[in-house]
Amino acid sequence: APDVVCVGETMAVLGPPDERPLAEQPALSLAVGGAESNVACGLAGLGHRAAWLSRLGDDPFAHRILAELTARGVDVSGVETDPERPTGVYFKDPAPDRTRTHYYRGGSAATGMGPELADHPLLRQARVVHVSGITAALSGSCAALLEALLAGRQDGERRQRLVSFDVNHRPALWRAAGTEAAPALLALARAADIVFVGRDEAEALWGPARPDDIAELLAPAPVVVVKDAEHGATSYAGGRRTFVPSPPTEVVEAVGAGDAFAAGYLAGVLEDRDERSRLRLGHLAAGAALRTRDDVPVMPPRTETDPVLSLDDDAWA
Ligand code: KDG
Repeated sequence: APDVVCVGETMAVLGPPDERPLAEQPALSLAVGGAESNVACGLAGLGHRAAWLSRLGDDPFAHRILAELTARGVDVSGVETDPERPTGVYFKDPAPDRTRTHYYRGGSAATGMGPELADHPLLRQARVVHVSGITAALSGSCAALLEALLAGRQDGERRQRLVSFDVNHRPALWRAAGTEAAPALLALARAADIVFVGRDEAEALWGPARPDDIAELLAPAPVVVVKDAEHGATSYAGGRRTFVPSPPTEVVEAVGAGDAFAAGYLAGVLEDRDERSRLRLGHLAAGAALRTRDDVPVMPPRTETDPVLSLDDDAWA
């Protein structure tokens, strides 16, 4: 049985091979991307048993997604097919500051996910369930699924398995859904056991700019991880604050870096490592994503990551 189950939509990605704008590109390449399945791939790449639970259409994109995730070592046995609706697609448009995404996912198969998925047998034995705020903006039934996974838990379930939540605010989706992101994402984050949020993202959503204030706002969640791009990441857990600076790295494209960070951190949780090692694993995994154009990086081998975890702070970065 998988230790981690990631639930959310995955799409076919059409992306240019270089940094020229989409409108000028002669050809695009086909790849696979979805915040939650990216996390599942990262965990599998780091040696953990990870599953991805979702819905796909009955089309070539779905076949590609299943083949790619299977090749990455992710358990896709729980994925459902909806022959009536298509698999979502998104396009990448490189821009000097950051890559923009253009979604074609309204009415996709994944939008049909609903709260009944919270009773899926795969989830029963999982130690961690990982979800993100993207799902809240996909459809009413998807929002109800997140509610069921996060807020609707009894105390016993809360102890048994952790729910990890990446805020992943995607303004374009919320505009399309016509609902307000800030209160919805705040309530979901507060109901989680582990929250990942970008410092900029939290500031744009809720106002506070300092990691300490962001952690206080999300405080009902026992673990809050605030990521601040090239500066570093801070975790707040058990009344303690741990900051680990980001190691310097070349950046080819940032899409997928947050997911890789979550995968690294969660690997540290599954391995019962201390906060400093969890954050270091997060940074090492994120670095791999920053150095590739793919949403899903190949993880560094454990023979490379593990020795770094015990380095002194001044040898780290
Ligand atoms: O975090 C990367 C994801 O954003 C990308 O893979 C696509 O899931 C995606 C989304 O909804 O933006």
